Amino acid sequence: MSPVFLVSLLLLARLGFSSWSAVEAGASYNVSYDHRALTINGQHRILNSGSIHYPRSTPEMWPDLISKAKEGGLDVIETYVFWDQHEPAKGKYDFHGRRNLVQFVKVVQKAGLFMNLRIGPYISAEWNFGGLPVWLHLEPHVVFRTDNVPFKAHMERFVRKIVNMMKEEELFAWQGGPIILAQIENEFGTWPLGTSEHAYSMWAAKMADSTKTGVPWIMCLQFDAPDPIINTFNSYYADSFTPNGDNKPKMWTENWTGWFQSYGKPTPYRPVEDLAFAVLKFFQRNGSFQNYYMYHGGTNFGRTAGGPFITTTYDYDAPIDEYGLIRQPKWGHLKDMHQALKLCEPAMAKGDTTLNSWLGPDVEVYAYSNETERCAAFISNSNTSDATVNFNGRSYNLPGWSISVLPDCVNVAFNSAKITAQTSLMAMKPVEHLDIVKWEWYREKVGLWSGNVLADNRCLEQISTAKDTTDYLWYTTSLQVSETEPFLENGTDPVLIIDSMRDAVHVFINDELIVSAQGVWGSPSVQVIQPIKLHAGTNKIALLSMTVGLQTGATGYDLTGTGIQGSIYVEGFENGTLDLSTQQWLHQVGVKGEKLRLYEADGMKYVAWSSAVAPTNKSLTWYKTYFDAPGGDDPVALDLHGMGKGQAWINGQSIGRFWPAYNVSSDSCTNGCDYRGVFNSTKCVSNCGQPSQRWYHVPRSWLEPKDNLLVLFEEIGGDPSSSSVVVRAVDKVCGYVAEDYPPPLSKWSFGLANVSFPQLNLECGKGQTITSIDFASFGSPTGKCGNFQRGLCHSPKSLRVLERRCIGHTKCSIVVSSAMFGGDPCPDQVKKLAVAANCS
Ligand SMILES: *[C@@H]1O[C@H](CO)[C@@H](O)[C@H](O)[C@H]1NC(C)=O
Ligand SMILES: *[C@@H]1O[C@H](CO)[C@@H](O)[C@H](O)[C@H]1NC(C)=O
Ligand SMILES: *[C@@H]1O[C@H](CO)[C@@H](O)[C@H](O)[C@H]1NC(C)=O
Ligand SMILES: *[C@@H]1O[C@H](CO)[C@@H](O)[C@H](O)[C@H]1NC(C)=O
Ligand SMILES: *[C@@H]1O[C@H](CO)[C@@H](O)[C@H](O)[C@H]1NC(C)=O
Ligand SMILES: *[C@@H]1O[C@H](CO)[C@@H](O)[C@H](O)[C@H]1NC(C)=O
Ligand SMILES: *[C@@H]1O[C@H](CO)[C@@H](O)[C@H](O)[C@H]1NC(C)=O
Ligand SMILES: *[C@@H]1O[C@H](CO)[C@@H](O)[C@H](O)[C@H]1NC(C)=O
Ligand SMILES: *[C@@H]1O[C@H](CO)[C@@H](O)[C@H](O)[C@H]1NC(C)=O
Ligand SMILES: *[C@@H]1O[C@H](CO)[C@@H](O)[C@H](O)[C@H]1NC(C)=O
Ligand SMILES: CC(=O)N[C@H]1CO[C@H](CO)[C@@H](O)[C@@H]1O
Repeated sequence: MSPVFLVSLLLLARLGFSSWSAVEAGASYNVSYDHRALTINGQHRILNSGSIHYPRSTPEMWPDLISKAKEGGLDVIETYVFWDQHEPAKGKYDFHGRRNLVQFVKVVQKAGLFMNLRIGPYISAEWNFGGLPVWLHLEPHVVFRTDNVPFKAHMERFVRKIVNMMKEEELFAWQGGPIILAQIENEFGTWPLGTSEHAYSMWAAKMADSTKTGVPWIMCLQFDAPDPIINTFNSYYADSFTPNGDNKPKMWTENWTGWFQSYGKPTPYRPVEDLAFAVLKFFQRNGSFQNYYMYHGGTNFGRTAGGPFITTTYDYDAPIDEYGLIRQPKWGHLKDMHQALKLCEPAMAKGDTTLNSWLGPDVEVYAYSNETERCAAFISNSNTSDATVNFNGRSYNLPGWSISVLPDCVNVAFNSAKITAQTSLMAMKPVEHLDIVKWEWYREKVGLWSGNVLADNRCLEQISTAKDTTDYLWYTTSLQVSETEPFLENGTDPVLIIDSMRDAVHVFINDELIVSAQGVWGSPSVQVIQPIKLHAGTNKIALLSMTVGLQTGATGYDLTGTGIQGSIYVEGFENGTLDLSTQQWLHQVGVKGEKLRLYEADGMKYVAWSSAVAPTNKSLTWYKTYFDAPGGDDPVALDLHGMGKGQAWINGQSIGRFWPAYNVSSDSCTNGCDYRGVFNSTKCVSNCGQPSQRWYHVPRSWLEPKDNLLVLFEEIGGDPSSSSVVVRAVDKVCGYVAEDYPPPLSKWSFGLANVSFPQLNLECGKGQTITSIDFASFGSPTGKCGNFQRGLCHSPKSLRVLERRCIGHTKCSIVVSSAMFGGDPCPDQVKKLAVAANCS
């Protein structure tokens, strides 16, 4: 960069954030692309996008989620289209409620954001069967995602239906709508494709292009996507990705903000310092579009979770939490970064980045310049140790594993590891304990419950038998034991062996639950080896087999099947091993209470519920009670920590599967997690030794003010009286800001070397105020929110300043400088301000 250029920078005026915001509502506009970026009306755009899946929240939540995404600095909302939800039975469509795709797109449009519509229709997404309808699998000769005539015909019909629906509603960009991109297929290039799969993917690209959406199509992780389809990347980092053509921009469609949770595994989280580092590294190296997967994860209501073994919560450690509340500091830190990137957009939009200086393997400076007036630089330190970097005659300090953003090539507007956004600690506050006396109950019969049974001399495959209308399939048979069997006398119980089944099974012998067994995500197969007590005469064997969400992907996943798969035999008879596999089995689909819809006001009447004190630790038990909606508008959840495994309904709506009995092993958690260094899904995890999922989101809009019907179906045994209704709210807010952090972006100015101080901002939740200050120290405090400690340097006025400015207010803001604290407590050090405050 020339000195002349620097001088011209100094003359620049400040740029408002709004001047690069989305196109005027209702006006039609063109979307295209070239090597550098997507172009909107001919202008290159640098875009930040976030995934929000409409069926994972309620229509009542959508406007608030989208507005929080906009306030967080996103330009684009991404969603998949969920085929199984829209066509639950062949030719029968559903676009109502949580499935109202058009309404969702219009909420995005109303907010003035763009939309990336990932039609798929194969979507993976930790969703049941990867989003493809189960009826399609049951159609004759259908094989998913191959060069298969009936599969392609159904897929094309659905894709055209969605495209036409968007056209009719005028939702594409050229019609004045928000949709600027569409996606066909999904992550198909992650394993080597066979000839048939490859032919199919090329057909899919061509078919998509022929629908004439008027906006670019993308394929993610499809490295050979043919023109004009753009191939995009998904991962934790994408800086080293290159698209497959010089005419295509570098786009990142899934940047994992965290990771999904599965039963039995700890809860993954991703530090925002690392997430911001990954985003900036991507933009530093010619990136032009990136999407957070997820920005709001939400909830897998009903039986929509796939996997198998994905939990009902799909929180994902996303910037907006499962309940729709902002997650701090993640949301706020990314917001600050988006604002800094907006300042860089004029320079970045012009052309490719150039390596300005290379100061060893770990420190790089890249600058974008639009040749006349704008220059933006990204200084990266990929070493885990801090670094001091000289650039254009100035010196910059960078923490390890961080990137600084200089929208004018002079001043730092943002550093990925210096978080000025507050941390919020959330609480699940009990509102109503669901006392034992309030529950009524009804016990299911073990095994067959109606005459509608299927007999066969083998165990039938579960998906083709139950057609995914329910999680459950009973396999029953009987076993004769002669009075002369030695084991009846000699004390050695015979052993039941189920070679292989999936995903989980409850074994009942003579109506008693003997054992439950289940797989885990990634390894769904189960083997059972269990001693059983048998008596002389006829013994009943009843296996309740269940799916825990159908598999979401992998080659041939549609043909894998579930239920009992291997042989079943009993060892320990006088005459050796008894093979049960080939004897007669009676199958019954589902459980009775589900068939009768006991969870609805109408269906409930079909059985006699007992109001005697509810039994605990009893398998196959239905429980019901009523509760009033908590006051206020904090999000609501059920605490089901005492329950085993089953499903829950509120006023007839399924809030999903629960399984608190599936504890996370206690040894897999790391104590804390260093954001520095390459991240992966097992690096930072929590919740060890605890139930996989304790709290279950109950959308406010499903509640009446009084007498809400709660029904639980417990499969293995639990204690409903330990359940309660809770609300989620901010409990404590903290800040930790050093003097040398960047100033607020509102105070930042182009090229002026304007000395402005950073600020520490605190804000409680809606309707709350700051009630007390637990900790305040301006000096050299250390620690984290919840356990800050004073250092040797401490300004005695710290607490008084904070109390005066904050108590009684919803939010407060403190300039981090000695002047604010009446003098410098230690002149030769960089001071930090740490504060912890209570909200209520
Ligand atoms: C979109 O592009 C077409 C063809 O390049 C052009 O005729 C039209 O005016 C453009 N529309 C807008 C709104 O820029
Ligand atoms: C950015 O693009 C330019 C032009 O294609 C190329 O020379 C440069 O190496 C790229 N930079 C990075 C970091 O990929
Ligand atoms: C450079 O950016 C400035 C500010 O947005 C703009 O006014 C100018 O036209 C741009 N120059 C070029 C050559 O794009
Ligand atoms: C980081 O820097 C140190 C000191 O310069 C060096 O020894 C080390 O190899 C660098 N790399 C990494 C990955 O930490
Ligand atoms: C074992 O097999 C023999 C020969 O078939 C038969 O006589 C005997 O009754 C069997 N024993 C039992 C306990 O069924
Ligand atoms: C009891 O009888 C069974 C069947 O004959 C045999 O397998 C087992 O070893 C016997 N156990 C003892 C302790 O003798
Ligand atoms: C629940 O009942 C089973 C037997 O049905 C028993 O093995 C188990 O210990 C009981 N658990 C509790 C917590 O009472
Ligand atoms: C994930 O990261 C952790 C911590 O850095 C490391 O120990 C582990 O080997 C990594 N796992 C994989 C699959 O790379
Ligand atoms: C699961 O963990 C909780 C909390 O540590 C504990 O109370 C409970 O007994 C555990 N449950 C099982 C089935 O191990
Ligand atoms: C810093 O910026 C503010 C406005 O943003 C301006 O009023 C002030 O004069 C500037 N200070 C310096 C030293 O340039
Ligand atoms: C290749 C890969 O691991 N893809 C995963 C990316 O993340 C999404 C959402 O978590 C998964 O659905 C993909 O399987």
